[in-house]
Amino acid sequence: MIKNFFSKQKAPLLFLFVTLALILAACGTPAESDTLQINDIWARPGFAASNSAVYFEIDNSTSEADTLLSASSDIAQAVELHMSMMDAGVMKMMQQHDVPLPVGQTEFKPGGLHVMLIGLNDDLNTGDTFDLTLEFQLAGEKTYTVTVKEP
Ligand SMILES: [Cu+2]
Repeated sequence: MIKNFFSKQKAPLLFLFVTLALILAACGTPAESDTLQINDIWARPGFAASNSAVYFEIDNSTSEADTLLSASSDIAQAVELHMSMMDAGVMKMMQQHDVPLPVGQTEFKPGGLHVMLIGLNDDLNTGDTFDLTLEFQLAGEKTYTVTVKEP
C-alpha cells in the first residue's frame, strides 16, 4: 500500500500536495501581513507583588486606524494601559481608556505609553517569558510572548 502510494504515478501528485502545502503555509493568512505587527515586545524585571511594564512597537500597516482596547495577562493581578508624562516637573502615569493606533508606528516605550503590570504574581527575571494578550478594535485579540530584559 505504502509502496503503491509512492509509485511513479503518484509521485507528481505528492509533489503537488507538498508544493500547495508550502504555498499555503507561506501565505495562508494574508490578513496577517497587512494588519498590525508588534515588534520588540519586552518587560522590565520585577519582584513578585511589585509592578512592571511592557514595551513594544506597533506597526499598523493596514490602511485603517485601529485602537488598542485592553491588555491582559496571567502574570499580574491587574494589567492597564498607561501613559507617562511630565506634569510640573514630576513624572506621572495616567491610565488610558484605550490607545489610538493610526496607520504607521506607535511606540510603547519608557517615559511614554506602556502596558502596566500591577501586582506581579511571580518574580520577573531577565530572560523569563510570559504571555500578554492585546485586544484591538479591528484586529481582534492577539497573544504575544514577552521577554524580560533590562531597559
Ligand atoms: Cu504605568
